[in-house]
Amino acid sequence: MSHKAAFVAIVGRPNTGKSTLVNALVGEKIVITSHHPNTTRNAIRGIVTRDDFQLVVVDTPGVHKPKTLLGGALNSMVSESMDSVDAIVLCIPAVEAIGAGDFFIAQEIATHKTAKKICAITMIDMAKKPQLPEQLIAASKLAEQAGFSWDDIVPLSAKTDDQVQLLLDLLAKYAPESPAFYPADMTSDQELENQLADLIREAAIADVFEEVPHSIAVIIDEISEREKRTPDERPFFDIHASIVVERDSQKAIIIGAKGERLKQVGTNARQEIEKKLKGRVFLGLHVKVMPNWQSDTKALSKLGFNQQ
Ligand SMILES: Nc1nc2c(ncn2[C@@H]2O[C@H](COP(=O)(O)OP(=O)(O)OP(=O)(O)O)[C@@H](O)[C@H]2O)c(=O)[nH]1
Ligand SMILES: [Mg+2]
Repeated sequence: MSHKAAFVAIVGRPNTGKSTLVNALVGEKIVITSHHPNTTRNAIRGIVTRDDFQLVVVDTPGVHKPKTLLGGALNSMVSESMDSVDAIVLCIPAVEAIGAGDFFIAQEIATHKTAKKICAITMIDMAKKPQLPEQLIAASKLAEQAGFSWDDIVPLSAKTDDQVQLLLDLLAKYAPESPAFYPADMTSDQELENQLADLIREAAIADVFEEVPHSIAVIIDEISEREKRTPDERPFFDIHASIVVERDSQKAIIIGAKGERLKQVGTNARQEIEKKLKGRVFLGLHVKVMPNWQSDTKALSKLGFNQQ
């Protein structure tokens, strides 16, 4: 039987449902999502394996006008992710007008001549009746203005799992003959430590506002597993992590009155980490200030961001 495999970049403006779509395609939560723009800060590969094909779907940061060094590095990451992929999926929400940000990305997509180009109209569960046909027309026009035409336009909802399978089928159809790139049981290329750091960040940004979510980064300081008292005892992990912010005022917000907020963040993150590690977890969180880390070359390297 012939086997196919492809690399697919999932791109779009911030908050357009890219990471939610990647999780839906993979069939499990491998990347974090939130209602804040610029949640994703790394190009993370999700892996979908079936008997006859494998798709490596690359979740990317939302493309935006950069205001910090980090912002510029995130945009470069997206450009790099589009290099030499077999297909590019541009996510555009059904419920938002197509604008200059989408055109900027479409122009870059146009330069990738050999890649299949698919427009995913996301969040159709939120769309009112006339919105969808209007958005389909607007998406066609967007490509036309950027000098190409879509191979497909797929309206979908990653939240209600509507038409996600259709997108998967199309991507598999477009995939070239190739052996698999990753082992069949692997669903993400992100190192465990980074996955755990992101789960803590997801909990920490959930209910903060304005610039605070952008100012939050997480470093895992230590992970260790306790020795089992009996061979069939569930594993127990001790994890210590730092939540990094840019200012003292933000540190106070994260900690909250009498430490209540930090405690809640710890509980929420621990529950997600326990699911991921399939064991019990002690999570110790510390809050640290790194002034203006988003624009500080040294701090960015320390936090693991490559800057060109
Ligand atoms: N109703 C609905 N909400 C969705 C859907 N897909 C995503 N969302 C929500 O939209 C918000 C943004 O989703 P993300 O998947 O984090 O968006 P993103 O494009 O990865 O965002 P960045 O990483 O910041 O660029 C979250 O609150 C999601 O729950 C959908 O199909 N329907
Ligand atoms: Mg994302």
